[in-house]
Amino acid sequence: MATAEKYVGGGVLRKEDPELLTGQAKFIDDLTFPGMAWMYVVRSPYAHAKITSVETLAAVSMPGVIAAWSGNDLADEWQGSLPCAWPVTEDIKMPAHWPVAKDEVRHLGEAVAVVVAETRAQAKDAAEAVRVDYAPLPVVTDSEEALKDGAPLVHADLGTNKSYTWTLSAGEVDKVFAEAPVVVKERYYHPRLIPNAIEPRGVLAVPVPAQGEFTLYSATQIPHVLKTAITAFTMANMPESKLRVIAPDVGGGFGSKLNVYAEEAVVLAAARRTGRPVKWIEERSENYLSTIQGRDVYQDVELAATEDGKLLGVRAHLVADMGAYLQLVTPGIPLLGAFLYHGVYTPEAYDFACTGVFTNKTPTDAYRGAGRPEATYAIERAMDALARRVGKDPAEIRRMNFMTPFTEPTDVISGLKYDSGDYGKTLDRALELVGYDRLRADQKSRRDRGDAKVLGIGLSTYIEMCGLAPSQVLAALRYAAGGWDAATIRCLPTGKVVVVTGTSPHGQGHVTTWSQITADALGVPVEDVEVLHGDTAFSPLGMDTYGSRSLSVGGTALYFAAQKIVEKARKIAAHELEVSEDDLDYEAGTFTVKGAPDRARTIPAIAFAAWTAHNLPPDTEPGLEATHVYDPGNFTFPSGAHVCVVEVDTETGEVRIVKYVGVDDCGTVINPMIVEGKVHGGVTQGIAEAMFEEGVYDENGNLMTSSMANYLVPSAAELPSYQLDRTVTPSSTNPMGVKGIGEAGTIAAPPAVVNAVVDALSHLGVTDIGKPVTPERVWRAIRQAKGGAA
Ligand code: MCN
Repeated sequence: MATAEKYVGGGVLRKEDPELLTGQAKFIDDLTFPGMAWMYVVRSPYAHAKITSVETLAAVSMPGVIAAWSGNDLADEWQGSLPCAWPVTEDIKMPAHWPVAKDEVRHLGEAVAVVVAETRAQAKDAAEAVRVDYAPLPVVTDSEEALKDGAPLVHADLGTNKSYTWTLSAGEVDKVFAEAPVVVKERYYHPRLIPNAIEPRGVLAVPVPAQGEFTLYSATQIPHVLKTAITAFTMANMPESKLRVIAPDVGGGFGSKLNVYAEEAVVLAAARRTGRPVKWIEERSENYLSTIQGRDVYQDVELAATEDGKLLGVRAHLVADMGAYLQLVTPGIPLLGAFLYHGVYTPEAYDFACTGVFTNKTPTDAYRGAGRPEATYAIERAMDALARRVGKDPAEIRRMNFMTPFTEPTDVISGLKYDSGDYGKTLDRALELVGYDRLRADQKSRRDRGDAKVLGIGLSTYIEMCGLAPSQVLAALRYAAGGWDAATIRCLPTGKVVVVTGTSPHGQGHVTTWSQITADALGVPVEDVEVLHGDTAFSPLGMDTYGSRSLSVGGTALYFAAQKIVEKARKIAAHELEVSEDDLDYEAGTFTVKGAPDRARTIPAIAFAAWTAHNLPPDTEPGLEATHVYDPGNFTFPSGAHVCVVEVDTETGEVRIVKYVGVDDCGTVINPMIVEGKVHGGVTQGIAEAMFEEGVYDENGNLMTSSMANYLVPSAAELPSYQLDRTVTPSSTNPMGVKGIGEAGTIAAPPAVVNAVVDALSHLGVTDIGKPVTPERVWRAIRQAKGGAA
């Protein structure tokens, strides 16, 4: 039955949740096939060493063992290295990266051999019997050290640890900085972050030996990209048409499952060699070594300004740690922020440069926000530094530099066109919600009284770019794939609707929001829409889920597919009602004849007519189905204002968040509850980055934070309740006016938190504290400001 109810914007409960909450969901670890064997990976205990020998004989003779292979044993499985799809410059250095190292290991945990056995325990036991001899080599773990003359080389054959330098410049940078009355110089470091999805990675390859076909189940964010990339670049003799990739239920990724991993290639090879299904499940401790990591970037940031704080120029020079190899999009991550170092402000000169560097550490790659948290942190912290320098309030310095509100694409200095924005409005709302003036008064009276516990208020008026991206822009940035996505709508004869999407959700609720969009467009109940995803056999077209692109690209493809359905249905309805198409009104799934509303046809009724094909207009194909592939014309630019209020104990350095307000603008909202959920998760990750998480290596390349015991992933107990609100400035990029929200919180939160801590201590002369703002760092900063040793 057609319905006039509107779902978009409403609080529809997540259709995914009953399965997830009752344990019915199927993750890789829940899948079992007859004859299935298990793989275990032998990993390097050295950060850099020559492999002098790999002895697998003892392992092979252990109970249940089917095979054990070194990197050299597997060499003929590969036509090439693991792929890097983003060679950002023409002269980039891209070292070979074999799924299992052949003669040298370059980071702790790199695969050196694999064992396949009947059970997981047998594979693990036998892995301990694989004997690998190493000749240790010198190690370099810091990216700036790695650039110095005489530093140990991660890849001796490259003759350098520099992978690339990428630059972007606009306006008269040198002149602006030379002549500006005020120049603020800051230096920030973004520690390594270690992704901790609830479900670690997992891979299962199932061969159909007679046909030479394989089905690869992977806990991946990118089944489509994986299928193309692994067959195009890595697997020898495996035509893309013979590989089906399925991402079943996936328990989070946060960018870390946006990759083509060694284990995916090796499990496929093992299934091909043994002719049996082979499974590998990552252990949590392996996750800390072999899944990509995030950030690890040094930034030198300079702002040029007038004496009263009008921003004139922004300069940001980065050294970014790539780790030991380039994974799928490693070199491109800093570029995702490269255009955003001026934030929501309007300087007349802009200069960005990033040098990507190899070190003996796990490769870095996309981690929630990817490049944009770094950019936002730089500009939002530096704006606070500028405010202090010119004696202005942080809110005031922002307001006087904001772009004026706009609804159409607007050029900014870095070369982008922002889609729409009203930055003053989000800031005003955030300050109202947090009670800014009262807090400033409280801050002052605590200081006047000489309280040990002082108050700090930190702002972050962020912008990010998502909905990656027009394919031609990606080409200009030398990214190897396109930025489009696809959707198919199939109206079944029974009135039910099947949607096939090329996005691949792993916690984002696409089944729900795609159902809402379809239900409104076609006037069917939301329960009557089935959304299928994550299987390349039934959704051949797709670019998957990352970069908060899914709604603004995949959701827009769905919007256009629904329009195609309505167009075709209009033809059939006009034919059946014997009127011209122009004589029909359409609303919420029902066509009515103008002036005769009782003469009507609904989409489900037309779907049945299209299926019987008894009475279709001439030249009309039976069936009511449409596909649309949408390549966006621009990015979308979500923005917002986050305010963090902290209480800092000046005696112990302890920081407590007493209030956190986030006002976000992601354009039109499809599902407010899901959007809030994204912001909750995102802010939590941002606070974690600001206060707790830090991947630390020692000088030998050993990971000192190798488990949750010493890598501090916060729980609800460490976090405040968030007070959230929204403004809506529809995007000019797509017809629904939607912008992404998946990463906004992670991008917004770190500068809000650190600005708050610095603000709390500014009266003592503290101007900077490195992330994460641990009690020890805070305590040392206070001591140093008071003239003591740090
Ligand atoms: N949405 C909406 N209205 C808007 C914007 C979004 O209703 N104006 C809804 C969308 O329909 C979708 C969800 O919010 O259901 C997120 O949409 P979008 O912003 O397009 O982001 P993606 O779906 O592309 O998700 C990717 C994003 C990223 S990049 C990371 S990292 C991240 C995130 O999503 N990783 C996650 N959220 C995560 N959530 C979980 N549970 N697990 C992860 O790994």
